[in-house]
Amino acid sequence: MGLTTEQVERYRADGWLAPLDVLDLVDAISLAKQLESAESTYPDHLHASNRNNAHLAFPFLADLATHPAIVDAVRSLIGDDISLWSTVLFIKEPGSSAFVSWHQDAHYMALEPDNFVTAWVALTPSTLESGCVSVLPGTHTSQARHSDTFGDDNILTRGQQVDDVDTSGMVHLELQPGQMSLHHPRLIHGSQPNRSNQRRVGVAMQAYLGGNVRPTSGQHHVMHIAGRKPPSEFSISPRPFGICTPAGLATRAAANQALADVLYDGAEIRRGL
Ligand SMILES: O=C(O)CCC(=O)C(=O)O
Repeated sequence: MGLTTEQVERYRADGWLAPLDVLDLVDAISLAKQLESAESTYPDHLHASNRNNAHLAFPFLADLATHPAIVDAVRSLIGDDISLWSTVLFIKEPGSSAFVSWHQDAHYMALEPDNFVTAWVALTPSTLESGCVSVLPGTHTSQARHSDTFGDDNILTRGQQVDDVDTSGMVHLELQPGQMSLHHPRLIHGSQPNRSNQRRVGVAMQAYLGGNVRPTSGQHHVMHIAGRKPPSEFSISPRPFGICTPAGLATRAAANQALADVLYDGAEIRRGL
């Protein structure tokens, strides 16, 4: 069905939209359970430092990434030709100090133009108490300067943060399980620790790329989602056809290596890959 004209205009002006209903509550809870069960069965492939691109090895996450309600909304913003650059499981355990500093996603993604969008789907309640995503409306129209902190509790790759940030207009994107937010790649956003007694689980499709987006440097792997095939500058990752098959794990490993090379380009420290 896609977004209404009014929603598209609001996104263009503010850089975000939320909440949008995409899954039934029952389906969202069932997905959260499936994820928990996968975490305990495949701990090597889903631990806290291995949460990128799990959709390439776990079919239920690929199904989420291709869910018509999500893809239709995304199509309204970036056009018919859609590919998926990466996914991230943003999980904050109850009472943990993990947080996300104020940042713009596009800063380290090496992609132009910025015709791409992140869909963040809540599988558990994402509230002010549990550390929901907060955004600074209207900040997507310019590029801010960032510094790397590599802070221990910072979930981001380099602990990158915007140098000078005015948080006075901050909006908290509270979501119930099954709802999603959409945010522009240059929107400044971040999140606080989870002070609730429940896990805060979000799956970020980060990001869906429009057909005119190209890498500015590095190797980039994408999964084809809709419309025409991704341009030849991208390597295409196939959908997984079984949980953690050798082929799926190899596809994910290659995509994660390329992703890390892009995200850590020029960094003084590398964590993980
Ligand atoms: O889940 C969070 O707390 C942060 C999410 C985020 O930074 C993103 O989706 O780009």
